[in-house]
Amino acid sequence: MNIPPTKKPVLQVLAGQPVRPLPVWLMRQAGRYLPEYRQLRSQAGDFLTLCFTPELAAEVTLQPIRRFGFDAAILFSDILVIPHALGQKLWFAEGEGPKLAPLDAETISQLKTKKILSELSPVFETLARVKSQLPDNVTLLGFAGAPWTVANYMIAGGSSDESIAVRKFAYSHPDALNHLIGILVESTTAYLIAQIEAGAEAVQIFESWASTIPEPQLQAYSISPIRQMIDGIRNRFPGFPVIVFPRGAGMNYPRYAKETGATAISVDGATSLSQLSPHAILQGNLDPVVLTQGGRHLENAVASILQQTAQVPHIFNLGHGIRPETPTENVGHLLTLIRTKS
Ligand code: 1CP
Repeated sequence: MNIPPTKKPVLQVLAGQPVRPLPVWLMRQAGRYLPEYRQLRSQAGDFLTLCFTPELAAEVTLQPIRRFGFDAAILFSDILVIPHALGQKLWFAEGEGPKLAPLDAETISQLKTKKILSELSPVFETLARVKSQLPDNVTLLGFAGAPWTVANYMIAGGSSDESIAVRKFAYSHPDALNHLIGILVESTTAYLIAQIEAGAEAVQIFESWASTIPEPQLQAYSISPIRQMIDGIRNRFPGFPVIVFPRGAGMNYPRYAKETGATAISVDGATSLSQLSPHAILQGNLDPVVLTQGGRHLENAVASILQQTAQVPHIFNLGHGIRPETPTENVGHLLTLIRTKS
């Protein structure tokens, strides 16, 4: 794409410019650590109602921007709205995380792939609302889950340590899993394109369970589906910036950087940034736990990241989502550190 000159620091980094001070946003920056989120969440009652009510979802998206002045706003939604739109029953049990109705080899073929964009139309309205209220320097991010990560929840019916359910399914029903991954590639690509049409200026693909993919299947279940999604987006929007977050990919991080077509790679807290630079534009990798502690531990951790990325384009972020118990003062302190020291 002929990326037009921009005053938005996140987009400048994604165009390869080493911007200082570093732009910053945090994964899960709209969420339970914010009192104003908890209040709106209890008003909405149900988490999915919050996601699918554009007025409320836009408000929640903007809360952390108003409070902290982050450089990016990420759409408030969830990766599991795709299974929901495909017709798999989804609910969020208080304190237990997501639950989905069981899916097996037969029910995969009954997924409703035709009308997902109309099911998801409140999401696009949320993006348009946020876009109209966003300060000029703030980038609007869309997102979706990668097929392996979303399939992980769809097959297990919820969270699954070590992805055992989907890994067993890969051996017992390989054709059905390939079919499901194909459905997810196609529907998620259409969903991301519609997010971009509604105003998203960059998108992030979450492969939160990259750590559980057996190495011989990495290409088929993760790298290639992500590549297909990015190719699909760029067929419609040439050069469009896409951030890929393969959490826990370890030694395979460089493959995600080289083989998926990602513009930038978001790095978890266990992976060294210097291993990846200067081969990729980077995002991450502050330990979310150090942010709960603050003070000198936080200062040291931030200094170390800034030193490792002194020469490369980098978007400051956590290595995973912010923890609900994080004191808001620590987030304020983090922003001051980045804006004065980078
Ligand atoms: O009770 C509540 O308020 C619900 C908690 C919650 C929130 C705030 C869930 C349920 N999802 C979300 C929002 C959400 N989820 C965002 C919003 C934007 C932001 O501010 O960042 C995003 C980007 C997600 C993405 C998401 N959902 C991921 C990928 C990121 C990651 O953490 O690795 C995953 C794996 C999910 C599934 C999910 N949804 C909710 C929970 C608690 C989970 C994780 C379950 C598990 O640990 O297995």
